[in-house]
Amino acid sequence: MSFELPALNYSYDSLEPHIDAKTMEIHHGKHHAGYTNNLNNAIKDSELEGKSIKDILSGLDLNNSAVRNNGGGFYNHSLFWSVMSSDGGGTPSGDLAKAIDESFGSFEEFKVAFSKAGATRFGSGWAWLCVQPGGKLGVCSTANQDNPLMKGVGCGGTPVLGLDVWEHAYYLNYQNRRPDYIAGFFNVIDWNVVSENFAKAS
Ligand code: MN3
Repeated sequence: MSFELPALNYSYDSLEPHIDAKTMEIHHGKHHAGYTNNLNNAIKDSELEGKSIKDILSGLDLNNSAVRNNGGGFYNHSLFWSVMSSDGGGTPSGDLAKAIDESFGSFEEFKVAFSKAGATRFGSGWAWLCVQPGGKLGVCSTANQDNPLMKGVGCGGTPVLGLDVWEHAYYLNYQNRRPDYIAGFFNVIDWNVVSENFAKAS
């Protein structure tokens, strides 16, 4: 039993102009496929084989760099694809909207905090919206392919929204303009999926 690259629910060009088709094709078909294959190789014949990805990451020894990098890469991108759609954008509603208001003051204040987390991550990494222990929402950022499920990475909780800020996620379309890419991401966020993730995590 091994992990498989998840299929996208949309075509590579459906997030344009915010995320271009060529970037999507390389990012999903090469980068994410690479993490998936390398994760399978890293856990083969070990005690981690057969466990769920969430169990692997939440119990991970951070010194296990092959699983840290590739298990994180597998999980992070799977979440990332799922929280975007061509019908995305706008603002959340219902319980998630209420929780965002309670945790950040307003949606706009959340957007500023999340955008800053992504823009100020030095080098490669991710920005996250998490349900923290206790139920409050929080924004944080991790380096490389770390994520909030891993213990000891300085960013904890159950992630409900994640944004890849590695250069491979935006360089073809935006070059060095990471803040513009982050602004574009807000036009493709599928808040219905984020709401479902929030309901499951709460
Ligand atoms: Mn990536």
